[in-house]
Amino acid sequence: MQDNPITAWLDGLSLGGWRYYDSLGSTNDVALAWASEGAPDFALVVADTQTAGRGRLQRRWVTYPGAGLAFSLVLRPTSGESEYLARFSPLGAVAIRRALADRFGLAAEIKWPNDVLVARRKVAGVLTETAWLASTLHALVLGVGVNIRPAALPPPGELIFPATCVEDELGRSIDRWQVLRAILESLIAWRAQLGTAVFLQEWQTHLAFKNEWVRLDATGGKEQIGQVKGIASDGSLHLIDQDGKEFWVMVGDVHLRSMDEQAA
Ligand code: BT5
Repeated sequence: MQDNPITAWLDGLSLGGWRYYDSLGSTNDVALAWASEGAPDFALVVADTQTAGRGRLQRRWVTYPGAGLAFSLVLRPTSGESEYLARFSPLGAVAIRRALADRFGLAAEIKWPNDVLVARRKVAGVLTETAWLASTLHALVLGVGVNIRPAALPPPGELIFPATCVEDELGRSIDRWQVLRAILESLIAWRAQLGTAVFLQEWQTHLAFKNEWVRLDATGGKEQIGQVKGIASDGSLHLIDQDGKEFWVMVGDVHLRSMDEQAA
């Protein structure tokens, strides 16, 4: 592991250990397995390629070799943090967005619930999964996928939302492990704010599509149209419908309405 390219970039970070794989199925699966064997808090699994990377709702997340970041962290929420479990996915998005903005000058936004967009295209996604022992939370795994090089991008036909990568938006090449380090530092800093109003404010301030009309595809197939108003303290998306009535959505995908839909 000492010869691994990421060794130097992880220096000085308080990780609960780390494992690197050239190729694996899903870093979340390896992190969940490691968690069940007793991985400490903030143990890190990194892969160059995933053959079975997943997104939310059984969707696929594509990780091509040498082109992106795919990593998962084993987190052991404290009892205080356990009151805010639903904030761990947005924590990923808040931390990635902040790292891209502060360290690389990218005008990144958060697409509810936890995608990171640059120039209105998806640059990163987050998937958290939990492991329970009876009714006690045993571990939470926070998985992050970031497109760094153009070669990270799946063919447009595989995308439910337009995608981009860090290098295209920066206009120069970059060491992807530098981005990994920046995100890990940002995650450590923002995790400390998880239960605070500052965290909610950060999410709210950088929410994409504010005051725009969107189409929400909810699980279960019901589609709703609404104008985005913000994030509620429980993490749901707050919207107003065409009759001016407020509503909140807990699960779903946001799409900007096309001009055709707006005219309809
Ligand atoms: C996500 O899901 O965006 C969460 C992605 C989490 C991936 C990480 S990688 C490390 C860890 N290990 C895993 O197995 N997963 C995590 P969702 O919002 O459901 O978006 C999935 C959709 O994004 C797919 O249906 C595609 O349309 C699109 N997609 C797939 N690969 C992409 C990519 N590389 N860039 C942009 N969009 C992609």
